[in-house]
Amino acid sequence: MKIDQIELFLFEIPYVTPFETSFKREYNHEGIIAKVTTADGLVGWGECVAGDTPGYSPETNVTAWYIIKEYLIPDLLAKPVSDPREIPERFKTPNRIGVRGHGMAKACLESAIWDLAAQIDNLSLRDYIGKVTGQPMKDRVSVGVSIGIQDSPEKLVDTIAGYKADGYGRFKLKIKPGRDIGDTLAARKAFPNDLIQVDANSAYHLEDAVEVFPEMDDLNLLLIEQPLDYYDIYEHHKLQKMLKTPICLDESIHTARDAQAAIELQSCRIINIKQGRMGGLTEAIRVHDTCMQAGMPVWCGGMLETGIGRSLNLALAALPNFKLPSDLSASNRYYNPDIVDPVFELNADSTLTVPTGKGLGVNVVAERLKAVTKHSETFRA
Ligand code: OSB
Ligand code: MG
Repeated sequence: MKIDQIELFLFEIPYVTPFETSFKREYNHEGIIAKVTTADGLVGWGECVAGDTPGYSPETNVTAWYIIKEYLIPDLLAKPVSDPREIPERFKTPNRIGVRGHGMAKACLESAIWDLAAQIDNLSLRDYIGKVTGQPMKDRVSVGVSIGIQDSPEKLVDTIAGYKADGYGRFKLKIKPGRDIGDTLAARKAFPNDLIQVDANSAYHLEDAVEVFPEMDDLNLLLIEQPLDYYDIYEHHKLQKMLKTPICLDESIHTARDAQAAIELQSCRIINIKQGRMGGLTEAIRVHDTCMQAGMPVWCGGMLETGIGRSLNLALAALPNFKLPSDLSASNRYYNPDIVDPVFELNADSTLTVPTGKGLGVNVVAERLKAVTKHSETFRA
């Protein structure tokens, strides 16, 4: 495929409810959308998950915009693409200039190329991934809801009850020092038989973690996500040894090599896959395959994406080793309205249906994208 034009949109959209993690409380979501048009007039979409501050990863929308504009777009416009899986190698040295890291910037454009490649093959992205990997793909993906830190444990219990009434069957609670054992215990007491897991987003040092997490070990949690440092694999191994509850790594895993290290060191028993954190679908699929070979289950994390990123994540999470419920909730849990049509709705069995239309299988509604866009720029070959 030959790329003729790339448009970038910096957008900001209000959350239906504010979202608080160990690193910040947010009322609005800021992101970048890339619209990539081929010489034949096909349109592919990508979403950058960097966010407006470097709290989850070192990248932000400003750094991503800069890397995309200065390095990645010139490379894409200069040479045709034959296969999306060539993109990571190209983006290591776009136009022969080395670009290390910046995985979220790279993933934004890589995902639009995957969307286009599937469309050119007349397939949904899910079926295209199934075809190129030779793996059987699911029709529906089991999902849960990620719940930000609430004002009090009582409020948390109410919030879980609300999502349970909506049909969600798995609840992930954000925790941080001082808002950990009390909140999780309250949730477990109120919901003795439901699937509950916690996510600390790297808020603990090993010295505090060895006090806090053994106390949570009898709460029958599905997993404890990323308690320690955001690049750490070594100390998580020490903590995992002390716990029956599986540790799940999120922030620490950027490549299939990281996954292999975590597997061999027994630093976790589960991995959260986010294609943005891994620099794109190509590496995310490699992480999936590495884990599958080792017998380690994975699930798909979310970065509060719009319907563009959600559709991409669902196609990825249709791979067979996505065995735990993913952080891919219905559109109305995040945005009202979302910028795509149709929006994603929860099935009665706490699943989302993977789109079957060509490519991402969702329509980006031009007026809705326009209404949330703060800044845009167009680049032509
Ligand atoms: O750690 O999984 C995380 C959102 C922003 C940054 C980090 C994380 C999250 C989520 C959101 O948990 C999950 C979702 O998109 O539903
Ligand atoms: Mg996480």
